[in-house]
Amino acid sequence: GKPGKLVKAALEKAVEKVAELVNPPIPGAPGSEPPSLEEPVEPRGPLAPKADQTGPETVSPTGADTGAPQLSNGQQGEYLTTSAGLRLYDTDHSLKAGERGPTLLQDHHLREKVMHFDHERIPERVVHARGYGAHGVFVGYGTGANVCRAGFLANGVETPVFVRFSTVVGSRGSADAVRDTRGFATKFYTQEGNFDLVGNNIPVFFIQDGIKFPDIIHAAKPHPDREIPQAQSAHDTFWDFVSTHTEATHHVMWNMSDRAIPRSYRTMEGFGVHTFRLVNAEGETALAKFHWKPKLGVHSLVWEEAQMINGFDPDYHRRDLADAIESGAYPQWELGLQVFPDTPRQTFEGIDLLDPTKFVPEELAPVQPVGMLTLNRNTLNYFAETEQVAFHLGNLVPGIDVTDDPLFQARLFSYLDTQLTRLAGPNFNQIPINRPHTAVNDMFRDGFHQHAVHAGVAPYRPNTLDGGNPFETGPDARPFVEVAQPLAKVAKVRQSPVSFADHYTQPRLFWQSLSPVEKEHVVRAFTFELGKCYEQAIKERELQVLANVDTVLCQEVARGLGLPAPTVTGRPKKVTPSPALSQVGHSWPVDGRIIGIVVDPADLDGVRAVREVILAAGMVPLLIAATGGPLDADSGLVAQRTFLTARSVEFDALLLAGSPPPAPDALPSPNGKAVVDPRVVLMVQECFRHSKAIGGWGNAAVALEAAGCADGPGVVLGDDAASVLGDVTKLLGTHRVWERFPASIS
Ligand code: HDD
Repeated sequence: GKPGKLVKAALEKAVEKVAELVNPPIPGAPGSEPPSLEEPVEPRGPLAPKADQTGPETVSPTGADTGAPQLSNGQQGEYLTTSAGLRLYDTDHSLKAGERGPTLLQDHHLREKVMHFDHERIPERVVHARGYGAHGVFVGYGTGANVCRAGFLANGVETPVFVRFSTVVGSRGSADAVRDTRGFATKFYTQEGNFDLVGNNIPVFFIQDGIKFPDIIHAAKPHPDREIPQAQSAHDTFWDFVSTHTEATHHVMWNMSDRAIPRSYRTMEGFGVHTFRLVNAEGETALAKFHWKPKLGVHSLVWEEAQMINGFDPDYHRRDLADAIESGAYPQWELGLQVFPDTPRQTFEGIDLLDPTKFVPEELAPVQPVGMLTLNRNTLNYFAETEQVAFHLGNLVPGIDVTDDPLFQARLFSYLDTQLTRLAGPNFNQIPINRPHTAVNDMFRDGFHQHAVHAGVAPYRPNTLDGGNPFETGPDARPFVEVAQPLAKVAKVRQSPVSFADHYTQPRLFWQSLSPVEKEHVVRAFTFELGKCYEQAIKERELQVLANVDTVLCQEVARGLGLPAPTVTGRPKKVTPSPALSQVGHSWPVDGRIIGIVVDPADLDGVRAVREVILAAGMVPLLIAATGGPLDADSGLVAQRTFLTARSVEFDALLLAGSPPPAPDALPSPNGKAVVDPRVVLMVQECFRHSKAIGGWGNAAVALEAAGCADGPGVVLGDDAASVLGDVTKLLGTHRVWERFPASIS
């Protein structure tokens, strides 16, 4: 009858499919041999393990190798299987009672496929959920050896690293260019075990005691009733918190400065924030702060640009990092140490080194370079690496120890604890990205996601059954030894030291160290964010905080808000500005900078010439034309963007190779008489407003006139494309045409 016919049809289909299996059509690879059904399939292609990708040799106490990270084969042309290895002939149709009938519960492949999909997401990080990682190498200079015996700082020692950059507040899918602190977390896979330096791009923190962390984060996250706003601090709960916690003032000053909207991860400083205790080979201790100095200098976006980027390219920072690494423009940071004597008071020049809301100006304690970090490899899989990496402040190596900074102390708990739910169990160090690159010989057993097959019977110490293995390390084998820091005779209290009480001197120092244009940006940021708050009392309270930082700052913000400026409560301490804090006034390498070139098809010679020079200088040309495709028949020039797809925020400087007339898809111009494509006019105006260098040749003056930007600092017009580019490159070295910003504050 009918069912028999259907079974026959299904069988015929299956036979057809199996026939395909024996000789499957592999798209793009005609004639290539399918893997034999008898032979085990070896990983091949770009995902096959490479020598430099091997992870740790993880050895169980009895010597059974638990294996290096297994790189799975991904989509590499092998046969599709279930997770149990069963080869499949069809993953596109569920098993049904007839073509139009209900799906059968017995379809074990359907159930497994959907079950696995249903559980693909893990909880995002409670903070720093949005991040981006890359692999690299750290090479020690040996210059740190006099203060720190950590092996990875020794001269010439190469240590593999994984770095994850992040924003703090937004959820995993939020935008990159938001105003926020950036995380800068580095895992060093050293020969002595993993060392995690879990820092930020701001050298001070919001709070002085880890017990306040849930409070500040609850306040900074979106309002809990409506979950608005996403990835922003411009809302009432945030300003409610920081205006009532004046210890947050210093961090807030940095947040409202350009530091909180970096141009790129590659142009960000990093800071370990806390003071660490270092130990050298002689057992002598010193206190120290870690710094990462970017080779390309510290550069930021301007606020309007950042807001636009979040719409035009929410992945701006991750794209920038991945592209730079992909193209071989490997980003680099020098690791530096500020070293202080380990005195009983643990202060330096009157600054309490245990207070994480204080930093030590570089002019008082120079940052001494101890090694170089180079990021040189993108991740193969975002989830496996960037999402599953687990940093922990307790991942220390001999020579680097903790201090009693109460924020540090709480973090030592939090980073282990949080992984238990995020990575579902205590075995997260067995995840490939977290495995140390040195032998692991622990006696931790069982638990969710246990991957090791531990042989032996005696995972306890001392034992006689497993030959007494493993043994504790003697002093010669460089174990981690806590510094025997003497403790004063004290009472248990819930109090902060008096030295934590000054919340205004360092914020004032920061403010006074900025150039006029940077100050202007700080004023605008405060005005913007407070202007977004609904509660009048919060704005007034924050103005009172600002009054205690600096009168001009307070007056300017009050003016913008249309509120009276309160007066100062105490007599402010005098400060000595730290010029190192300003981002303005230096010239830096231009590697990886993007130059937009608006192409006039009439002058392709100029375009060809500057394109070569830009590439040779390690920068990135972005050709923009009215329509896509080749720009002429034989030059090989191709439009990478069109007037429709390009926007000024994508590039650092603009070149106009002429002034293209309105293209057919241009929107009508206001007076209907546009001589230049209105989108080109907009590009020029935005570049001008964001103080980016602009150059032009040929007919370019017409576009500049149309945009109202024909003269002014940083606008270079000439006949010779190459010399225009030379001037623009020089301007780019200073990042922006700073004098173009209005600066009423001095
Ligand atoms: Fe934290 C993540 C940096 C204070 C609790 N933190 C996290 C990350 C960075 C920082 C960069 C992301 C790591 C990654 O990429 O996976 N955190 C800091 C800095 C701090 C700081 C520089 C102050 C100096 N953090 C801090 C405190 C606590 C936490 C005081 C808790 C008491 N932080 C966490 C956490 C996170 C975290 C909840 C979330 C995800 C994770 O740890 O693995 O444990």
